[in-house]
Amino acid sequence: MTDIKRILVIGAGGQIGSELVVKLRGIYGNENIVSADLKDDVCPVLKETGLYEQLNITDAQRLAEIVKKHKIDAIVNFAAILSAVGECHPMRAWDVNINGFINVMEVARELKLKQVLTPSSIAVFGPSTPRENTPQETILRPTTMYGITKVSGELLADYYVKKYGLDVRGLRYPGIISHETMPGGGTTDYAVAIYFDAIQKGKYTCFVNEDTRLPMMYMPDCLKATTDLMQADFSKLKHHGDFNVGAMSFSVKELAAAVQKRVPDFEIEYKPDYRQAIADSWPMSVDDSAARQEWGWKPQYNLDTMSDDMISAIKKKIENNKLSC
Ligand code: NAD
Ligand code: AKB
Repeated sequence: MTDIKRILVIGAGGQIGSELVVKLRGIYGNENIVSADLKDDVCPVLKETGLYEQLNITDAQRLAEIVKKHKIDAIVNFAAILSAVGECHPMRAWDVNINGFINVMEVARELKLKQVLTPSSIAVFGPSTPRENTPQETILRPTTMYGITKVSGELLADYYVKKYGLDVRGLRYPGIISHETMPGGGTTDYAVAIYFDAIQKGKYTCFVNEDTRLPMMYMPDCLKATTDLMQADFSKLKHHGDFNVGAMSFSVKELAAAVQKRVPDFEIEYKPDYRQAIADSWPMSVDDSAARQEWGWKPQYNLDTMSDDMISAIKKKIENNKLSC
């Protein structure tokens, strides 16, 4: 385990960041995890259990000030514009995902931080990539601005490792499914919305067709993958910013059947939009043997165990009148 003491999580108000902050506070101590995001109306837990700073990641000076002020020695960079929003605002996606990211790398280099973790995505792949069991090393020609920024991020991560000896790590997350904080504008968001709409409205209109099959992962596995990679022995890693990580893979038809099994009156209709083409350009499943070999990655949840958990968690939230952030 690395001897990291104080971590800055940027983009902490998002779907993954809001839950990762809580997990990291459990591991490193509440006072040692500083959360930051562009928006101020984040999940209350971020401010209730530790420090919070408002930060635009494209502001390099303020980023450096926060790192110095809190004696930060590692950064988790979750600030991003995801695929669907990125296609509506490509320049914003470039600015946050590339200019913001390079600010993180430069502050880490200049202030000699011990680690940067920055996620990549299955969006690095494109229509010319093999779609089944997509290899770790393969064609990276994405057709979305989001994917282009993620490929660039992976290359930059490797560059900083080789040129400066900076400890940079990253995973190619699949679609992440969770119930605490709603997803922030990705193509895989349907796999979260279907559960909420099934329970609250009894029906869901899906923006991709029923045969769309993508790799997905439940949040507890996502958090475990992230902290396991953060704590892995850097000297044993052959890859750095680009680990494929798989967990499950299902079509929307199979997902809808899993929901129907638990919410019998559930109905689904399909109205594919521009996100269909994005989904069709991504893998259906990934080969994550490098992650398994280099840092022991192993997922726990499948479609059935995740669906049981999602549905009971959302029902509990509704009973307690406490819906997601
Ligand atoms: P999200 O959209 O839910 O959260 C991103 C956060 O970044 C938001 O809270 C947003 O306010 C913040 N942000 C945006 N612009 C900012 C700026 N200029 N300065 C500071 N903060 C800013 O995203 P997420 O799903 O939590 O994703 C986290 C990371 O994981 C991203 O790098 C994303 O590409 C990657 N990822 C996510 C998924 C997924 O399914 N959730 C899959 C693959 C990769
Ligand atoms: C998105 O759909 O944009 C994200 C991702 C897979 O990167 N969930």
